[in-house]
Amino acid sequence: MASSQSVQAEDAYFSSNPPPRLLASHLAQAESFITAHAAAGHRVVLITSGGTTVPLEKQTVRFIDNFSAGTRGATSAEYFLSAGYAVIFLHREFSLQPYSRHYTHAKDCFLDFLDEDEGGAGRGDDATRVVVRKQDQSRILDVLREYKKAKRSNMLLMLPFVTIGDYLHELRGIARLMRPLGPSGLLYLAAAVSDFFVPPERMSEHKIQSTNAVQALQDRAKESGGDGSKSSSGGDEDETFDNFDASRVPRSKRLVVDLDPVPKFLENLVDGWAPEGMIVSYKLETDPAILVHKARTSLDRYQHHLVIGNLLTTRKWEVVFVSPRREDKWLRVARQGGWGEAEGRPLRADELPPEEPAEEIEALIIPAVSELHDVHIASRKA
Ligand code: 9Z3
Repeated sequence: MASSQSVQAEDAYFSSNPPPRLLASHLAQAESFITAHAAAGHRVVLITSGGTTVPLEKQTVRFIDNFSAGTRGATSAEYFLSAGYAVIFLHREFSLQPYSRHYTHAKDCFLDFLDEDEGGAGRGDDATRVVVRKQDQSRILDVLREYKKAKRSNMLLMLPFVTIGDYLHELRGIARLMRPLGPSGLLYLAAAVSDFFVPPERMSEHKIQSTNAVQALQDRAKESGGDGSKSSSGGDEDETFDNFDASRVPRSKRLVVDLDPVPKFLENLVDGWAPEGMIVSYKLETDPAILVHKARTSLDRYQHHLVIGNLLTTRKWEVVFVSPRREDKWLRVARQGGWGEAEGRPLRADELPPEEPAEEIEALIIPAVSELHDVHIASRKA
């Protein structure tokens, strides 16, 4: 059971932060997906992927975001599908998706893969058709087949989110629905989740103003009992500066953002939302000296099953598995000439090859996670 403190924090958060508009529809889709796969005896993995936005206004014009493109999540989804898992892909809208990732966000525009087919006359019609370039045919065909297979067999459910609030509502809803899967459910939390947010009571309804041009209007509306909705700017008349000098900018014209910590819900997830499933979280750091320590601390605190540590700069080359009662285990993509004496410790910046890795590290991660999932299932059956 989650502690009463964490249950209280959960109630407070979810009652004051509104759910996403499509939550009910997403949960209905997730429920029928899970029911079908539970009946078929399939393993189901919930993958979270991409960054979360932190809106600064309720009618959001501005928001804080992070770097994540969703590569880890989208790539992992493909490897889980080929390992036989049914995949719920809870992803940041417009971030990378399994299969299409090979062609979206790529350096080439997708139109570069296409050509006009000049064989119209030979076919006996005049219509020019659009075809995939000769040199890309076989690769696109492979990806297309895998994608169609996943869709046809109903093994992939894609659900989008945008904000940190959307993400948390979706995660809680889906994790609870996964209970009937027991230990066959796997939660694989690869999304880059914001640690900070603006709570609704401090969030401006409308676009934050950078001048006080509307202040008089708002004051008048307030006096006449109308909508005096808050704006975080205000103060003196507009001033212009010939040369920008931060020290000369009046306080009232700066935007000072005051963020609260996002409550840590991993404890609620482990003890309340999905108590029998296997839970894998990622830990991202930039400082190699603290990565393993932070991963171990997270594991000890939340008592889940695996933390996969990775560093921003080396995340496509190596990760470290930190799990209870096991030694830390580094997984590293093979490299011509090997890694020298970098066994058992993170790569240093000067050891990082300039080229992209020849294979995807998820090809190592997913089989290793799946093996630990076998052990998890067996231990619950024993
Ligand atoms: C990760 O560490 C992911 O591997 C990355 C993937 C976000 C680095 P990309 O999308 O990057 O492939 O570009 N995800 C977890 C990050 C995170 O927010 N973890 C929380 C933390 O570190 C715990 S849930 O505190």
